[in-house]
Amino acid sequence: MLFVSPLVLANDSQLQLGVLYAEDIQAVGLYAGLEVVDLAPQVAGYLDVSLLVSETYHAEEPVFGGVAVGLRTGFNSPVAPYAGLGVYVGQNSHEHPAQQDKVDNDDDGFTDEIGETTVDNQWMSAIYPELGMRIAWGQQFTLRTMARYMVSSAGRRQDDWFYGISFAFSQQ
Ligand SMILES: [Ca+2]
Ligand SMILES: [Ca+2]
Repeated sequence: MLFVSPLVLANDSQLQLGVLYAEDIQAVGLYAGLEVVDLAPQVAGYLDVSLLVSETYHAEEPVFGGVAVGLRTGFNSPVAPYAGLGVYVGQNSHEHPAQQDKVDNDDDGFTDEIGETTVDNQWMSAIYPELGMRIAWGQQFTLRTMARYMVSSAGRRQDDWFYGISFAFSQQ
């Protein structure tokens, strides 16, 4: 919560809404984030939530939800390249039949009754370096492009590039 508190309290925070694309898993998605532009001199901090859809996760329930926090540093010019570092945690869950696993999955006192199901949760976490460009557009709008190289906790075969474009709205 030490990180979240200044995000909520800061006056110079910007709400970002964007689209995401993940290369290897061919996922498309949406994300929304809150960025504090002047967390420290030349340093911005952000928290974003994302929803990615990819059949790589699961054909019938392909939605992966995630949260990312990170820091960025760049120039304060109207067109400003920046570099950053962040941490991502995401989860996909899907329900499937569990009538033959000899487990009372729903704790109702009956084992493998007709219609019993269980939920599988698939977690993924990653750290990532990020490169991007922030383009100020008048006083209130900012366009950002970014590329993140997701270094997955599940091993190098799961590493992936995430690309995003977002609009930000100053809250003042
Ligand atoms: Ca049961
Ligand atoms: Ca069962």
